[in-house]
Amino acid sequence: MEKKEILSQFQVTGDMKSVEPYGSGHINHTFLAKTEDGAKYILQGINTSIFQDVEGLMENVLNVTAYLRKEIIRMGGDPARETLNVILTQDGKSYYTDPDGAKWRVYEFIERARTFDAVESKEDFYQSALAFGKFQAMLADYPADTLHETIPNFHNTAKRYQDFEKAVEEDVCKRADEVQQEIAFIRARSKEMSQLHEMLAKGELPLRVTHNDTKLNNIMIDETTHQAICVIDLDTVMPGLSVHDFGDAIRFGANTAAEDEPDVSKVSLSLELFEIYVNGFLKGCEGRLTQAEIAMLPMGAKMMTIECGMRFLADYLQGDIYFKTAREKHNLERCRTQLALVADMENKWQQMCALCK
Ligand code: ADP
Ligand code: GN1
Ligand code: MG
Repeated sequence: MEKKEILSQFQVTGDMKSVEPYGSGHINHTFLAKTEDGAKYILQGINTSIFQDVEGLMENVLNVTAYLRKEIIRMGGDPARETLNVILTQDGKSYYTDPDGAKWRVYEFIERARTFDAVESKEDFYQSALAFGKFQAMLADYPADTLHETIPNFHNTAKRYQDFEKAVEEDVCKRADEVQQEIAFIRARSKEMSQLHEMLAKGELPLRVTHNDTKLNNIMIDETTHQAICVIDLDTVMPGLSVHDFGDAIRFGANTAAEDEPDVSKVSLSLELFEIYVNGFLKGCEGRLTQAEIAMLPMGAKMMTIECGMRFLADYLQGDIYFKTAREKHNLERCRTQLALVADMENKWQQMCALCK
C-alpha cells in the first residue's frame, strides 16, 4: 500500500507532498511526511517481529504521553513539543493495520529540534542527561502495574546471556568460529550479569518506570535553546532500573567512537562525558535516586554495554534478523565496539566509581 494512502487513514490535514525514510533508529521503519502546505508528520511502521503486542504497546504510549502532557502543563511547559503526540486514525484508533498486516502509527513532527547520533557539544549531552533524569522523575508516580511489558526481560542481562549462549550453540550461520575471542570475552564476565537483578530482588534497588532505550538519538534537542525538550521512542517504557537508563546513555554517548566504528582503537570511555552525564542525570532525577542506585551507576553502564555487545553478537550469529544493518558484519562491528568499551570501563573503574561518590 502506498505511504500516502496509509497516511490518509489518519486524522492528518492537507495533501501529502512527499514521504521519505527518516532517522537512524535500528528498529522501526520511520518516514517523514510533508504536506503541500508545509505541515510535517512522522509515519512509523512498527516492527512487529520485535513488538508482538502492538495493542499493548500503543496503549502504553497513549497513557504515558497523556500523563506526561498533564505534568508538562502543570509545570508551564508546551505539550506540543515536550512529549510525543499520537495522531489517531479516522476511526479513533492509535494505529492502522494495512491489508498486508503491517502496523502503522503517526506522530506530530517536533519542529525546530533535532536528534544527534554522536555528542557534538558537551552542553547538549548534559541537557540530554537532565531530560532523561527528569523523564524518570516525572513518571515516578505513574501506576507501573498498568504498563504492558512490551519486550519481556528486555534488560535482564543474565537472561540475555542465556539467549546469547543459545545462539552460539545453534550457530545457524556457521559464524561462531570466527568470533571465538568475543565469545570468550563475554563468557569471562557472565558472573557479574545477575548482580543488578539480584539487588532488585533483595529490595536493594527500587523498580521504577524507566525508558530503557536512552541513547542520544532518542531525545530531541531544541535548535535554538539547545535544551533537550522531548524524550522520544517510548516503545520500551516499562518498569525497570534507573541505573540501566543511565547506563545505556553512557554506552552510546560517552563512547569516543560511534557504536558501529570499524576501528576499535578509536573506542574509549570519555570520563569527562561520563562525569557530565552523572551530574545532569542526578540533577534531572531531583534527588530521587537512592545511595545504592548512585553507587551502582558505573555497573549500570558496564552492564548495558556488555548486554548490547551480546545482543549484537547474538544477532550476527543468527543472521542479522533483529537490528537493521547497512553492511556485512555490521552487527559484528557493533559488538566489537561494545566489548572494547567494556574493557576500557574496566581500566577506568576506580575513576568511574569516584565520580559517582
Ligand atoms: P526507532 O525505534 O527505530 O529507533 P524512533 O522512534 O527512535 O525509532 O525514531 C527514529 C528517528 O526519527 C528518531 O531518532 C528521530 O530522529 C526521528 N523522530 C521520531 N519521532 C519524531 C518526532 N515526533 N518528531 C521529529 N522527529 C522524530
Ligand atoms: C535499538 O530503537 P533504537 O534504535 O533506539 C534497541 C536498543 C539498543 C539500540 C542499540 C527495542 O534502539 O535496545 O540498545 O538499538 N531497541 C530495541 O543501538 O531493541
Ligand atoms: Mg530510536
